Amino acid sequence: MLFTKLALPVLGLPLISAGPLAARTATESLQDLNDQALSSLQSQYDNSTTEKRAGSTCNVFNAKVRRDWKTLRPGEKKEYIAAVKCLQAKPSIADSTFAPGAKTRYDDFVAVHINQTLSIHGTGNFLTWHRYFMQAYETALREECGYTGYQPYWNWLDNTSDPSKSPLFDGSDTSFSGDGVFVAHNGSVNGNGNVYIPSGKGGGCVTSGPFVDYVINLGPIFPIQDGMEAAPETLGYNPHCLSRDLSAFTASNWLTLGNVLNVTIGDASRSVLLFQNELQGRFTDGFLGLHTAGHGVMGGVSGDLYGSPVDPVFFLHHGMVDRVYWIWQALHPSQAKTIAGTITLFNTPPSRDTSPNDTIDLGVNAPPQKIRDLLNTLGGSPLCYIYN
Ligand SMILES: *[C@@H]1O[C@H](CO)[C@@H](O)[C@H](O)[C@H]1NC(C)=O
Ligand SMILES: *[C@@H]1O[C@H](CO)[C@@H](O)[C@H](O)[C@H]1NC(C)=O
Ligand SMILES: *[C@@H]1O[C@H](CO)[C@@H](O)[C@H](O)[C@H]1NC(C)=O
Ligand SMILES: *[C@@H]1O[C@H](CO)[C@@H](O)[C@H](O)[C@H]1NC(C)=O
Ligand SMILES: *[C@@H]1O[C@H](CO)[C@@H](O)[C@H](O)[C@H]1NC(C)=O
Ligand SMILES: *[C@@H]1O[C@H](CO)[C@@H](O)[C@H](O)[C@H]1NC(C)=O
Ligand SMILES: [Cu+2]
Repeated sequence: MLFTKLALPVLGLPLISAGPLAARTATESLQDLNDQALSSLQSQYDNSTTEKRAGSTCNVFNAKVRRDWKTLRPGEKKEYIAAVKCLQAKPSIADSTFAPGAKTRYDDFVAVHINQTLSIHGTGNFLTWHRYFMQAYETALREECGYTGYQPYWNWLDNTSDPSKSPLFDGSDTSFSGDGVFVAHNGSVNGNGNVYIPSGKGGGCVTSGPFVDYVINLGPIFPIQDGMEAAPETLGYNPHCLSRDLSAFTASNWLTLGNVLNVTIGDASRSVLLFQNELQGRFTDGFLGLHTAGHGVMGGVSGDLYGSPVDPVFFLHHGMVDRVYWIWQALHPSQAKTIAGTITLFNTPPSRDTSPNDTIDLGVNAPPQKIRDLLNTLGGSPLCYIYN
């Protein structure tokens, strides 16, 4: 008896430490959640006909699959990167009076995000707006630049202790370039002025990889890194480099399994309002939230709420935001199509509630769509995808 009493706590240890019976890693636990989301959608399949839009044949079994960047083969990664560079080389098709600084098709996406920033963040359309923005981008990569895959995502839970080791940021020819060159500065003030982020090992232009010569034409509008200057005009021409200051501080503090679990199955998963608010942050509590933190991990030009799409990793970061939204929706079928919030940033100035009948207009980048048609990733035109 004595032996048993003493041994019990010791026997318990291997369950929480590394070893053959160890708890699953953060990435594996999130994969389990993704698998549950998929099972949930599969079990809802019989009734999916009532949800389909007229003429759609999309369902959970034939939907396109969006994958983790790290699982793409080197050739697939290079094909994606080549298509991004193709969009960055094709001329803009937007009206030049709308965004005089937009020179390329890639800039057309950045310009619409800059123009609408105050009505697409901290609003009721935040989730669907960015979902459709990514869909439009994926379509442009495929139809205008010959990409044959689907939009990949950045798995936040990997390499948080050193983002420069991540396959997205390791500076290799299958990455999106690495950290910026070291520039002494006093960090960034993120979270709408509430959260101080110490400087990392970068701060300046990226020094290696595919985007080393990339010239950004638009922004920044509201830079948050010490010493970074705003462009003279909001949508004017302001050529500059891709800067980064990879932040292990931000990644390890906020890109955590605990925060993903909170929004998908925890306290913050109880309504779409709690979900979207927790994802975007509780800034006055000093809490960045997964969405804001992801931009903050990249630092540099990505710290600008308006111009953040200038960094091509924006679309992989929002792929992960959308994956988490998709998981939440799949695990909360009775609430999946609810929306909450108003049409102005943090309801400032005060405004009416967002309606499912509101239109999301991406300008030259895609036909306008109603929010209600963007709530289901299996709804068919324009959406038909799942995550794995
Ligand atoms: C499908 O609809 C029927 C009738 O409304 C309902 O009883 C059943 O639970 C639904 N199945 C799923 C998987 O939601
Ligand atoms: C720019 O934003 C304004 C205000 O939100 C909007 O009325 C206008 O349609 C937008 N233009 C484009 C091209 O997105
Ligand atoms: C980056 O994360 C992946 C996935 O968790 C892991 O396999 C890899 O070892 C990490 N790389 C480094 C250098 O830590
Ligand atoms: C950082 O802050 C210190 C102390 O306030 C100041 O002396 C220094 O000039 C600042 N450096 C930059 C790059 O702003
Ligand atoms: C989970 O989210 C809720 C709602 O925003 C928040 O009050 C709570 O502090 C979060 N829990 C943790 C452990 O972060
Ligand atoms: C949305 O539009 C439909 C038909 O156009 C209408 O029946 C419905 O009441 C509207 N919903 C809201 C919330 O305004
Ligand atoms: Cu945005």
